[in-house]
Amino acid sequence: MTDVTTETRGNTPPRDRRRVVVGSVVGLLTVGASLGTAELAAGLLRTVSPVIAVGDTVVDITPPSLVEAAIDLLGRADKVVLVAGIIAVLLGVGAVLGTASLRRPVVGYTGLAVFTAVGLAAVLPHRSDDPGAPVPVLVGAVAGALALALLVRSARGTLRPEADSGPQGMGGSRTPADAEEAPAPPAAGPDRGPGRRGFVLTAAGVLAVSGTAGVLGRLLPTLGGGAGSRSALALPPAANPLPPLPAATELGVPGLTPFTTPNREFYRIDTALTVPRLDSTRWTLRVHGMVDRPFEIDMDELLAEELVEADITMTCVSNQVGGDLAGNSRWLGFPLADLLRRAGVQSGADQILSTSDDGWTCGTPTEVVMDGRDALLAVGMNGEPLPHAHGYPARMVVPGLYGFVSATKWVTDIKLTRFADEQAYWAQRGWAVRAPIKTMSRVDVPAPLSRVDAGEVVLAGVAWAQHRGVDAVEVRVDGGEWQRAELAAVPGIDTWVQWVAETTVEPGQHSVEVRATDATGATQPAERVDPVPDGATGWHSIRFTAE
Ligand SMILES: Nc1nc2c(c(=O)[nH]1)N[C@H]1C(S)=C(S)[C@@H](COP(=O)(O)O)O[C@H]1N2
Ligand SMILES: [Mo]
Repeated sequence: MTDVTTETRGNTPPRDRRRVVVGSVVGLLTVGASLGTAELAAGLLRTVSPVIAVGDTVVDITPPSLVEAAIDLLGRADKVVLVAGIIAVLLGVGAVLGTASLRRPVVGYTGLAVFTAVGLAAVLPHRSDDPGAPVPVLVGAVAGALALALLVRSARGTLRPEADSGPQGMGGSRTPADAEEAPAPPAAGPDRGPGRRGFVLTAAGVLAVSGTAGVLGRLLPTLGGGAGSRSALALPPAANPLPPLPAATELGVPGLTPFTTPNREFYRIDTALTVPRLDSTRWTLRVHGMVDRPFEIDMDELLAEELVEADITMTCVSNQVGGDLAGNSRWLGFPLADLLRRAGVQSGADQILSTSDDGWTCGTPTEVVMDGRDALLAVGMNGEPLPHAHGYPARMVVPGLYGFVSATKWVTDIKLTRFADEQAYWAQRGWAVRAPIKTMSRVDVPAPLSRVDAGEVVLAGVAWAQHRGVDAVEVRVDGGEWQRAELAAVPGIDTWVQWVAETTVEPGQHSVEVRATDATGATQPAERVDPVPDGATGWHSIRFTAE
């Protein structure tokens, strides 16, 4: 950094530049103190972080087309970029207000009051059922005000030596606080001496305290351990456990997608900026709306019910041809149909409108859930409680429907209603209301653009047509004849199936295409259709080189 005491750039006197630097530091640290302590309070109270709540609000009020463009552009980094953007704006505004606050602290306090109002506005509708939700915002406001008072006071100490020479810039208004403090300019000059040291120490102190608070606040919720945490939840066995999966579900081809997706590798899709971490002892599910007997159920009551198991492959409607937004699990849960029968669904209630703890909504056709398929209020995934990222402590899973119309994670509310009366989150944004999963198949082996030895080549992949079942998979090489692939075993019609085929190729470039036929006899159409509004179609094809 250049020495501001010996150099003057443009028309800005060096003292004013120093004032800007010191003021910016005051503003940045004030914002930091607010955010850090607010995170700590949110972590301690297990309530929503104000920054995340503001982020959610930004997503909510941004036009959906813009949100989708951002997701396209940023992919999985979209959430990080949004949160970083909000923090950057806060710090930027903080830096500007900080400079003004050196002369008029009221500017800083007004800024804090505005931030507090924005924070409260974001947090209140977010968790209307959580009385602790506003507390982090208020804690942040108080901590910010304290930090501002301390920092302004010591900043004036560091700026004082030359500051007595008269009015400057904005009219040189001096506040009473200026007058109260002892002048005593240090002989060593403006950039040294006790004034400066005092400011640096105060600033370092504020930075250390807010940094520690912020880090602690983010770590606390991930430590878990207490009653209600995921590690403390003991799942009962299913009333009628399923037999183990037949070994023949796995063809054992290297590079082929495993039949069971490990929980850690299961795709994650949701609108949540950070993974909600719910407490199972506080969780309840309300079933209401067009029902005869509305009720609420908590986790103890749910786990005391007769739970069932089901093998179900979930798929996201946004999955592109050849994409990997699908995963297969053995789920443990309570049949949604039994839950609805207990409530007594009234006629005309054609929509199950489910809401997650973070306010996302989902509309599922009532008749699909009631038609006898294994639609579940799930609590377990591959023998464990649901991971937080996949809906702990409870989510919906409905075989045969894309996730956005069926698979509400962190579900806390189920309302029976009419499609004509209420629209769910993605329906409001132009996606379909009824969205059965379309038949799809994928080539995993050889990997796209890989090199293999010429001669005999193994082709393998997966195909799905949930709740109809896959009858056949065909492949063709270099646009030749369609050839029937061999199918692995499946436990039922609600999962994907592995397929394998063999071919012989000469050295050179080759292509492989695949298509599946479901149990109704319908073959996947060749026509490429985009995921919007109800799922992609088209044959997956890959290229590889034999040598
Ligand atoms: N609360 C909540 N649940 C949700 C979503 C969401 O945004 N919020 N997204 C849905 C979508 S679009 C899909 S494809 C599945 C994905 O579930 P997974 O992340 O466990 O794979 O969750 C569904 N459930
Ligand atoms: Mo999805």
